[in-house]
Amino acid sequence: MRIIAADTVVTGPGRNFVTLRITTDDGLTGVGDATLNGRELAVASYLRDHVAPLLTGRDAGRIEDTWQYLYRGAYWRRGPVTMAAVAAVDTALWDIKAKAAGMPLYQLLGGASRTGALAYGHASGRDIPEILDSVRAVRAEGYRAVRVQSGVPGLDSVYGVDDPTRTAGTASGGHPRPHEETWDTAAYLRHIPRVFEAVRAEFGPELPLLHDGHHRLTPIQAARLGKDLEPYDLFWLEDATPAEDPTALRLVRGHTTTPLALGEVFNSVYDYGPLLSERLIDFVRSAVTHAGGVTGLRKLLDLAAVHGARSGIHGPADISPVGMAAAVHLDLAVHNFGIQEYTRHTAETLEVFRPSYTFEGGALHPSEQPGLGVDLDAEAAARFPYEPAYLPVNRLLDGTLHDW
Ligand code: CS2
Ligand code: MG
Repeated sequence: MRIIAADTVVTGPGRNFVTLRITTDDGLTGVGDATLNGRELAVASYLRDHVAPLLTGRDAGRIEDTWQYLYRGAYWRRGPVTMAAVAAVDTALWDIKAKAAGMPLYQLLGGASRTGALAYGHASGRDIPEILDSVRAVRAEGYRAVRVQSGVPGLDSVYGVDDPTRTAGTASGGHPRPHEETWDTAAYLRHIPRVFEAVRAEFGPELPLLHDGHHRLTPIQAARLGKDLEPYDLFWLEDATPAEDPTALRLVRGHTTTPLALGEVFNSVYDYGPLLSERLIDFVRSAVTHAGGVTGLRKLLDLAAVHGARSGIHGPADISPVGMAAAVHLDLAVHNFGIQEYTRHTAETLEVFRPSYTFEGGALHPSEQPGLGVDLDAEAAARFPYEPAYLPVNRLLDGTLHDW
């Protein structure tokens, strides 16, 4: 089974997505997600200009060899652009292999280890009453685990509450500028424990609650937040400190029993290093899309298992239904599953991508269709052109640029 075509599809049904579609000489097609929010065209070029020409004529069944060929063979290995491209090729080849086998992907990964993948939804609000309403609404949608993000008194626009697709007007040539949010760590640290106190009091002890710190705290600030949140028994505190310095987590870990999650911005198993070997985190957050595909995640989740960490695969709306489907197959198959983030895609996105996974009883379930179980409608994709968009940037009240 030889690869005869590898087409990169860039589409913007409400937000931008990059998808690789591989076709084989026996007529099978496979899809892989390569969406890197805010830097989409860099990955599209990497795929079109550097990867697709190498794929034609290769044996579609040699997934590990192709992964190594694109990873080691590039010499300039790793990095978000490279690894999103590798992810798309890898995921598309797994889709093809599972279709050729006539099995849903999770069967090739070892079969089901559970009946479904517990998913968490997003609740947020500018103040506590809005947050309580939002948690109620998320539960009414069927979720049994909820991430809670809050506005901070004195700040206009905060991660997780404000619309991340906002722009701040246009620069020359009509190109958008990133929206600017504001940040005050001291106000945040004072406020967040009150939010979780109110949510726990309202919803009782059993509801799994999560929170994303989005890389904003120093190690000692993160340690304090973890301690202050201990009475509210979080499922996890995510990205308490910027992810690139694993030594920061030593300090956080030494001070708090709040479980820690990290890794959505990582792009390979190697990024985790001491975070896993020293047991500094409880959950690994890499997405199939950003960390080398099904093969990349499989390597990571196996290493995590050795060090007692579980999966918490990244699943915001900027992971396409293709990336989400791949995650759901892994979630079902791996032993050390923790939880799956699941943000529903818009109707426009679902016109282009037709996933067959389902969300029932608070859990995600892959379909029994052979492969990933996602069709890409190329005509619908062409109706939604790419539009440049950025993630926001974040500034302290005195204007200093801070982590977003
Ligand atoms: C996030 C994302 O889902 C999460 O935990 O931190 O919202 C992240 O900000 C986006 O994926 C960025 O593209
Ligand atoms: Mg996050």
